[in-house]
Amino acid sequence: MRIDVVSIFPGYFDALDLSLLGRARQRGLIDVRVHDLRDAAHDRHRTVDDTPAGGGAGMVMKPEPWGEMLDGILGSDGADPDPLLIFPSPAGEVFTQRTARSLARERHLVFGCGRYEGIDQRVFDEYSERGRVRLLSIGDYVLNGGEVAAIAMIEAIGRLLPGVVGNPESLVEESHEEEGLLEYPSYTRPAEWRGREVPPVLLSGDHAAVGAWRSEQRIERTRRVRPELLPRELRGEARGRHAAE
Ligand code: JCQ
Repeated sequence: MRIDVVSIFPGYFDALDLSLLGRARQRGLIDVRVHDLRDAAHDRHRTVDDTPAGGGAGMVMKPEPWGEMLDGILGSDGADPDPLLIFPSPAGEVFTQRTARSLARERHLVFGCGRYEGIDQRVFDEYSERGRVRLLSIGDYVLNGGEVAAIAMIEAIGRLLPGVVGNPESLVEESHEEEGLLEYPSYTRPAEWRGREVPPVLLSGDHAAVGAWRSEQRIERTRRVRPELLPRELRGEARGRHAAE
């Protein structure tokens, strides 16, 4: 997969050289290219922002540097015929594990990281008319710019690419992947630590019992912290026990 990133803080994306994703890049599984938006700003101060039309607080990113930079990326040789342009934004659709799975099937993603109060609307309008554009939010809070959100999305997508994660089975057992439930609690050695024991069932060697315990833990944990994720058929279960407690 090819990923281009446009940002006025390209240094944020040094984080992608580390660990799992860094290894995947070295092995040629992911081709990430980071571009400094200021390279497409040609005045003496390499200005990328201006005051909002109609007045108001803050600054808005000017359309011209975005246009030049995105045209360059989308028209570069070997460019994909149908890239997907993504703008991280608190005003976008929510990015979930389902989104990550769907984006992991793309050949070419281009992330545009906005700063200040956002990007001139005409940039979205222009590229929506010419191709596919999505505004994506990583959650209901406000960041100073799209960089941290883009890194989160790139990591979530990158680890789903074939060959990036060593043991693909570890991908299906985790939170949100199996039936949309949260993960069960995990333990390792020692069997007792500061008076706290590993649940005996996990040391019993009874694989069926371990499986049943984990399944129950996932359902209970999901009910407790994210009840909205519980599938309808699990909604009533085990409430009697709570009422009796
Ligand atoms: C992403 N949740 C929060 C901030 C404007 C494109 O315009 C803007 C982008 C940002 C950065 O993204 C976020 C965000 N998901 O703050 C303001």
